Amino acid sequence: MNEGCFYITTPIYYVNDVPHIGHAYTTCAADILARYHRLRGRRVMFLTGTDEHGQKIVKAARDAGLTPQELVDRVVVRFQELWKAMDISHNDFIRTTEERHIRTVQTFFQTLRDKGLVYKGEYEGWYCIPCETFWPENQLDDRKVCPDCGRTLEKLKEDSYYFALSQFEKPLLEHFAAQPDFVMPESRYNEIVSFLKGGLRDQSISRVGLEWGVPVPDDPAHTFYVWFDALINYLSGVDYLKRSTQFDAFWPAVVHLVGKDILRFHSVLWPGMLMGAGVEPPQRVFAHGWWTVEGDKMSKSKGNVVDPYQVVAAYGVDRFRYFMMREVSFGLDGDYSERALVERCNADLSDNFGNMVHRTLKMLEKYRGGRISLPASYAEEEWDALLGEVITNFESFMDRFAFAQALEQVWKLAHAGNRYIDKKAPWQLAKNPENREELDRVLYRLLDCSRLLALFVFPFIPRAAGRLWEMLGIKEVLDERRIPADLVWGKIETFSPAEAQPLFPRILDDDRQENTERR
Ligand code: ME8
Repeated sequence: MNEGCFYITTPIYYVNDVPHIGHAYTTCAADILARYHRLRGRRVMFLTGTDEHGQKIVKAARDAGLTPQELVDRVVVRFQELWKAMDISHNDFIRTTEERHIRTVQTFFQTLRDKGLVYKGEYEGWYCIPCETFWPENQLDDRKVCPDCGRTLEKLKEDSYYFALSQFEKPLLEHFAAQPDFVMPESRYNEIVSFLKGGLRDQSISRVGLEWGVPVPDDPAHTFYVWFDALINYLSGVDYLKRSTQFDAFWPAVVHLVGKDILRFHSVLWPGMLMGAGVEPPQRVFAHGWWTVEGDKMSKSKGNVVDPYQVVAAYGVDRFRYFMMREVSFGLDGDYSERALVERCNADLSDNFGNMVHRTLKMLEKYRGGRISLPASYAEEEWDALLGEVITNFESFMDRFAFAQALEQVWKLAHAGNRYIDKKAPWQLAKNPENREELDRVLYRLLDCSRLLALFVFPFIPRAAGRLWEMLGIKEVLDERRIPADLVWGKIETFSPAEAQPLFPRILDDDRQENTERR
């Protein structure tokens, strides 16, 4: 990986169904990281995409009366459109049915085979079709139901190619020991280390009789197991085949963001496969928690699946993004409800942030006709100290994927702004012409504070940050700003804002009622 390059990925999502809040969550977190690191001046590669092979897809297509290809072509659009609606700034979108990916999977397999790490055997096991997982006998009880989803398993016996994963038990344990943040958060790291200590079996990596998959080279009766196929997308997306400059620049990925349910694939099988092929493992895998909905597990049968399109339509993309990132510490489970979303957004975005900015712009209009320049004496120890503290904490939280805590730091500035308005009472200062300089200093400070807030929140709520930037009347392009270079007081000579519009009008109970009824 080149200095200054940053490769971040989301899981590739199954297209057997339309996107839900879980998909939106990981993708949004990845987008925030991507935008943040671009602001830091890094060259970012942000990859997302869709997982389009496997039995699940075949089944969903059959149920819909479509061919698998027809189904995936239809559903993929739902994901692509959602990312547009959610202001997701990915650099590439990979589909596992693309030629570039199919060739990468086949070449990767060939490399493992050339290294003597692949053999043909026979697989007999209990298979969960919905989860696409074989379960070893010793993890099952007499009922033979899937330990993950509880559904009845089927006994399958078939020829299969195996990857000699067990050979990597020791190297993987050594890797974990050498890199204590390879898996984050720490509780997940510990969980995977104890799993590894329990011993590894070789991994079956092909299926017979399942046509909808990547064909195994020279053995057309076999297609690759969907997880073997899917994990390799992270290499296909940076042109592993050509070992081009893109691959050298971006691999190894800085972080794979995943949900806790798919951590083992990413932190055991995937680095094992990479070690086998002689490719460096990713630097880090971060597993986030799961959303329940009003206290319940989200499921189709309960009819409580949160549709991200609906939330965006009802509350706007920024509120949705903000809520997901602020409500729950990244890594823990959380609960979604409209009430919680409204309360959180009203309190933080309307009453604190929006209010501070709005008061500022209104006062500027009223007392200075909307134009103000950098005052002669501007440095103030308190403000300098506060900004210094916020920057240090914000950066350190962002580096640890602690988005909620990073946002809490930023709001310190908005709070300070609101308190400053109350304390300085510009409406009093305006009464006496002798206070003109002081009033200028106060208003400029508040505008400057609003500018810094726009920069800090840009990765999280890019649309609102852009509107605020425009309202402040700053000529420089927002997403070409750099942090920390621009996070200093007094960077802008003159503010000449446009007319103030509320950034986040409060959502009232009546609005909520309407949204619920509309659903
Ligand atoms: O697993 N809350 O795809 P997928 C939070 N194709 N996250 C949730 C969630 C919830 N209630 N429900 C699901 C796959 N997720 C594979 C990935 S990567 C090489 C292959 C998350 O569409 C889940 O944790 O079933 C996972 O990270 C993601 O949605 C994609 O799930």
